[in-house]
Amino acid sequence: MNRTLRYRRSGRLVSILALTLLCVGFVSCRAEKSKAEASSKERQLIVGFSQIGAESAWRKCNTRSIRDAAESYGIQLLFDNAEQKQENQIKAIRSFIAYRVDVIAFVPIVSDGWENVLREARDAGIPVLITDRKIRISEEGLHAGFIGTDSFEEGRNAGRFLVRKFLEKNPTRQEAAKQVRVFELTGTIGSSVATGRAMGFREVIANHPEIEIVHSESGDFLRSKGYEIAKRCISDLLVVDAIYSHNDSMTLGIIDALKEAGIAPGKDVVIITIDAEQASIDALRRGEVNCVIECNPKTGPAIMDLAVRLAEGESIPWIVHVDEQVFTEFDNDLDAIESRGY
Ligand code: GYE
Repeated sequence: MNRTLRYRRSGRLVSILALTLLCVGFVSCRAEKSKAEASSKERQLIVGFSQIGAESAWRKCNTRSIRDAAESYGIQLLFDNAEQKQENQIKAIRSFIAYRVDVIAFVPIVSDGWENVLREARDAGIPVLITDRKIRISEEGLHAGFIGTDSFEEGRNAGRFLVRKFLEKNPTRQEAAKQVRVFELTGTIGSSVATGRAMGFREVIANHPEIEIVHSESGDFLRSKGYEIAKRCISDLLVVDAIYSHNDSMTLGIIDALKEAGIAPGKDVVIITIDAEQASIDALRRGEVNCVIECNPKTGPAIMDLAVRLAEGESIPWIVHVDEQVFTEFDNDLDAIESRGY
């Protein structure tokens, strides 16, 4: 065989070989791509969640609800407990971005200071769901939506009960236009829920000049601080008509201090509290608390439903407020209140 023929034959052989390799490569790429496509559809959704801590029974129930819902939805949950520090939340969100989770959800411990890390999530193409507490942000497009409590309405409900208790229910006091002195224990300074509960309460009592807030101080949603403040201010508590406490944990601390001082909670002084954990419902039934405003912690399923919709590229409602009730001493059947689970 002369060299040319040999070359021609060998050249054809090389062409056939090259074409074969090209086809095999193409097929394997297609296989890889379809596998990748398939896996992305079947791949488990990954949600990064930053929780603020475990400061109250309400918070622990909220965490249980989120973890249980992720499990029932088959979602891989990367969960971080920030131990009450915003900087830990920002670190956790950055780690979720680096891990390239599908969705980020978090409870902003305070309303401000989130712009930079939310810009980083947006630039990484990861949708962010805000839950429980709200953020104060001017720039649009940095989060997809909010689900949680309506703290303003909770504050209004506290004010409405106080008006009913002292003015509508006591015409003589209304006629005498006696002053109603209120001692307020607020939640974490700078948190949207403390701001909302304070502002909603003030919006209602603004129409009743008889009602005056004579002391307002933050107990940071903690039972220990509620107790400490009540101990320190016990002389004030001897003369106020009502205590408005932004959560049950602080209320339980206040009740401990009142009892130590021989003051009958719910009788010598009216007590209004928010969360509706089992201990405060039990206190309402014993007459040690006069009004319990529910703040629903069981938002896990709704959070995961919204996360799935975000991961599938759907838009979600900008704000979803969860349904919440008010329980008072005027209710007919306090024993009918279902077990709270927290
Ligand atoms: O009322 C309190 C918790 O953000 C609504 O935080 C939540 C509040 C809740 O510590 O118990």
